[in-house]
Amino acid sequence: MSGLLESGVLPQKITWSELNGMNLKVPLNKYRLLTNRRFFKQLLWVGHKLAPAMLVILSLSMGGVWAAESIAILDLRINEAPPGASATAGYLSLENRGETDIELVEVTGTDFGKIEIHRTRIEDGVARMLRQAKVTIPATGGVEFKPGDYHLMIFRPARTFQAGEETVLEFHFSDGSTIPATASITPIRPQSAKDSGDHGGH
Ligand SMILES: [Cu+2]
Repeated sequence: MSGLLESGVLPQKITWSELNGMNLKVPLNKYRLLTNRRFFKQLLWVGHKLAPAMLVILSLSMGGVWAAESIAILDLRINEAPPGASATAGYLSLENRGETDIELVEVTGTDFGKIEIHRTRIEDGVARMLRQAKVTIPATGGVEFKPGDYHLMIFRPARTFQAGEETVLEFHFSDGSTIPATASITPIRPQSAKDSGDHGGH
């Protein structure tokens, strides 16, 4: 503010608190100051300088509240499904870079009828998929969705997806926040399987 005073636009006797009050209550004998275009330009300049600082203060005060600020969704991929297939699986890594545990409670995607969170467990020597109501991503930790463990069970694709295509899934967390992430469609069989073509059998 020293620039304002040094510029000579304002008499030295006007205090900072008086400046603050000007927007609300302008004494008649000081009205002339507000008609000064240079004064207005300086006010705008101060406003521009303050706005980014206010944004930083706001976002700092909200730190840790939103999953979106601390969760990273990495390597999201969905298995290519043969035409007519009603379900496929998706995998990813979830990282929590924050200081509090966060729960993933739902996954949705406009290209799919329904997405469930599953975990494969071996019970009595038999692999079973159990639906999970939520998955806790520990503070400064992570959860891996991979074959034989946590996975996304993805039902009723709106169309047949080919390897190399992309689609967007939304990850919903217990704090009410949502993070969209782009999934790439990956081939089920390794590329080399193409060489043997359809003779491969099952
Ligand atoms: Cu499953």
